[in-house]
Amino acid sequence: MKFNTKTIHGGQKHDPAYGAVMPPIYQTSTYAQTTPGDHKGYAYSRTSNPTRSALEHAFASIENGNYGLAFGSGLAAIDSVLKLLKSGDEVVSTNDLYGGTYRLFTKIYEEFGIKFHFIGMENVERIEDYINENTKLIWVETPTNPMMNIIDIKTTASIAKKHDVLLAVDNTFATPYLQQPLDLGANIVMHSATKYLGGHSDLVMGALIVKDKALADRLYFIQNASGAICGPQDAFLALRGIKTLHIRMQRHCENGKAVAEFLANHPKIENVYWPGFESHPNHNIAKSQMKDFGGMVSFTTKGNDYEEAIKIVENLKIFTLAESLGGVESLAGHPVSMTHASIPKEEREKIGVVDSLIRLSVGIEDEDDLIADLRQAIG
Ligand code: P1T
Repeated sequence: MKFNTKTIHGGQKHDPAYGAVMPPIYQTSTYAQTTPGDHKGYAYSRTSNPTRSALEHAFASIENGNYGLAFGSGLAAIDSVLKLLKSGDEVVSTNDLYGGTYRLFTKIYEEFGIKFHFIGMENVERIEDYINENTKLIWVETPTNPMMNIIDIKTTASIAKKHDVLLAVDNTFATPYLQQPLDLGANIVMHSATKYLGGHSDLVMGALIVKDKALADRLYFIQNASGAICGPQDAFLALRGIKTLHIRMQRHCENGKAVAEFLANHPKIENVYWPGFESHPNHNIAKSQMKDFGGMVSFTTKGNDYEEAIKIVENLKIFTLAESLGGVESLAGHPVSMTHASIPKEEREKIGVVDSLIRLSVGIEDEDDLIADLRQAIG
């Protein structure tokens, strides 16, 4: 099955009870047993639920994995990956990543004795300098949030394999429409399914997808033991969202390109971060590992003035000023005061998250309306 067909049919069966084409929302916590232990495959909904199972099969299918797990949020999914580790273990992570992921790593897991090395991975050879016998995990976001850096997944995977270290890729910004990290050698793919997979800004959810059975079993154990699941209503909504992932992504990419090019030609704009530009430092890697360049675009203004950036995001009328990304509607965010406020200023500025940085999640509205909105807001 090819990708577009998989988004609609991948891992799906018609419901056995009445042939419902969409899986019913099994809004139940528990399941009748005839004698202890004798049930129809479901005993308790923390452990498994048929609507969630249908979604987990879809996750596995679209990422070319064998096993999918659906969580109550993206961070709950990341938390379960970190629970594979123990005190004394080390992690090499991208230094540009979602602020909440950084907060989870540094404020919770560092306290438990796990050591993190946050490094720029534009040149992935650097990763080896930080690997020692305690290293257990390489954590990669690509494109990164919010600087749109691109990290070479295939080369990172070969480094991880050489040192017998797990490679996890946060594929939230790209989605499997654009890149499939498991096929490039990653061990774990993670999503904030809140974003493009759900696609309609109406749920909060996380996903993990793996190929290896032993790894899947351990992650299912952690998920069940910790209770980090999503409910059946959200599972249904995410399944519905995934069915249009390919056509939404196609439009996100078209509009993202138009917005990036408009900003790059605007006299008040200093830098535009979008991997589709030939001048992007890792454009060639983006071209080789992604099918297109996505709908996320970040930019700074000339003079890097905090107040001016705030004015721009306040002036927007079609773009909504809000946290999050990946929905059909365009959103704008100011990372320094919103999504990345939990990263210390010195750390933020080292990677380019400066006062005037604005991040756009370009939606699937008419391109002309989006550009007109940016034009009037920037002034
Ligand atoms: O919000 P949640 O579903 O828990 O997912 C966390 C997360 C993980 N990884 C990436 C790349 C993310 O962007 C996020 C969430 N990000 C936002 C809310 C944001 O506006 O960037």
